[in-house]
Amino acid sequence: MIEDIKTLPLYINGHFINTKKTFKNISPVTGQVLCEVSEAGMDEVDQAVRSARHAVDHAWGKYHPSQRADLLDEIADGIEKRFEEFVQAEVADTGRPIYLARTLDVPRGIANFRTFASILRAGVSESVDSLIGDGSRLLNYTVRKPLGVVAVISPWNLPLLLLTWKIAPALAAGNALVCKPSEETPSSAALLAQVIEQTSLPKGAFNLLHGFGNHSAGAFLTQHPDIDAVSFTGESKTGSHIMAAVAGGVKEVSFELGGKNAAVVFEDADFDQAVAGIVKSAFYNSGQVCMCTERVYVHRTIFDRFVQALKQQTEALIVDLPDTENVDLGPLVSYKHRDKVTSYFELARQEGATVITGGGIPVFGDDRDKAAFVQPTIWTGLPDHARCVTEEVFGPVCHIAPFDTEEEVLVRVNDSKYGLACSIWTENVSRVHRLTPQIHTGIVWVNTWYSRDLRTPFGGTRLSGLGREGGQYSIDSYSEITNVCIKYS
Ligand code: NAD
Ligand code: 6OD
Repeated sequence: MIEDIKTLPLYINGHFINTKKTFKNISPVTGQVLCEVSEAGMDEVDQAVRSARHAVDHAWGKYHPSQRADLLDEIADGIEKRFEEFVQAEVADTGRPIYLARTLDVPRGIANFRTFASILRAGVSESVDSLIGDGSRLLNYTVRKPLGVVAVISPWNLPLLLLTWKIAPALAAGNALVCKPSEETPSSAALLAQVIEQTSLPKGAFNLLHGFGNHSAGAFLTQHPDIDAVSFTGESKTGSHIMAAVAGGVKEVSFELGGKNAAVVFEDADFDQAVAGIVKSAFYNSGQVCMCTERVYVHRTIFDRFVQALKQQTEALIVDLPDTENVDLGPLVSYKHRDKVTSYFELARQEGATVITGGGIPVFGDDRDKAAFVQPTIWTGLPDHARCVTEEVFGPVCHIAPFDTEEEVLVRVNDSKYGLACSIWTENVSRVHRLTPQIHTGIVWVNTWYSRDLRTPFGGTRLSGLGREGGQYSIDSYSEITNVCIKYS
């Protein structure tokens, strides 16, 4: 046990509150308790929703967009000032390499607030001027109002990035929020509450609850009658539970859910670029990114060479503790998640996979054996309907299969209950234009993977989600849009 165990509080109506009921935040590196965490029950959920309602009706909801923009920048400044603390919080909870927290998670937390501040300042509005039968005219214009109280529920894989990806636009649109981060990764959200407390954001506009999903803060929040919307990122089956919970009230939902993403490498691809791209897309953050590639289709003419190159580069990846120099993969987020991933290692063998590399837990012979590591793993030889090829593993695994024709691979790529992202590796521009409209995913990357401009739409089809977030799409999804129609002559 670490010596000075603290308890992370809830943040409700501008106050930090400790509850009697707590749970433990466990390090996936050492297995030790990092801290205790206050768990919100129904009473705390109710207090948070009431305080948010008051803020949206009487304070924050009435701010001018330019005032909201200033507040978002204040929050970004606050994160920037405590950059290194956020890095350490993210690394402690997730075990991810420090470089990832420094180059992705915390910079994106800041960028999320800055992006939506600048979108507010740009001040989008539409108007349509119509001529009607009696010769008079109609001026139509839209006004955007907050939805009201938005419940924001986030997962553990990119804790600060994904939480702020929702908080920033939801606040930008004038909503008041009740947020619940994953029980696995409460620390960066707790820091964010400290940062927000130091800004001039009105009390109640941002509330933070900790706890679990079922029979805990998550479910209590989505079942609360006075929320107006749920913005959720996580597993598809959780999304479906939440949808059922809010169906009675016909509440707005925005869902970013799971994926079983494909990559297609054509014979004309830049070979080295494609190999490096697949290594990154399969093993980034130990495969714990919703857009990670778990299905790879490679043209038969280059298949054997590609598998060998991928094996070589995968075996060169450094799997080690978060602070190791040049580390590529840290441990998985938890021992529970490692059990899930290793169960797929076993299943792959039962399903008849050839294990090209990995497929187990690395042995170091020292304290590192206490961490939740798994080996980056490549399989071949499975049929398209195998569970390892159709179910989301959410770890550092991919299956590679050969294909012969464009038509054939298109059918195989689309043959999934998910529809989040796909990457295509080819030098043929006509092929890109021909294929991309036929791929049933919300995102298609060509000769790249996880390249982001935060103004672009992000989201999935089928079991991968509902709605699009990003830039103005986010503002719209967190707004009630009213058309005003004025007759004049
Ligand atoms: P999860 O669904 O288990 O949990 C996500 C959050 O929902 C947590 O805060 C959890 O406490 C809460 N929750 C669980 N059950 C709930 C319930 N019944 N009611 C209300 N809240 C509930 O997901 P996870 O394991 O934390 O995250 C991994 C999953 O998230 C993967 O499937 C991954 O693909 C997906 N994901 C998708 C995206 C995307 O943008 N599409 C991004 C990140 C993660
Ligand atoms: O980069 C983003 O905006 C985003 N929503 C990433 C999602 C990652 C899923 O794990």
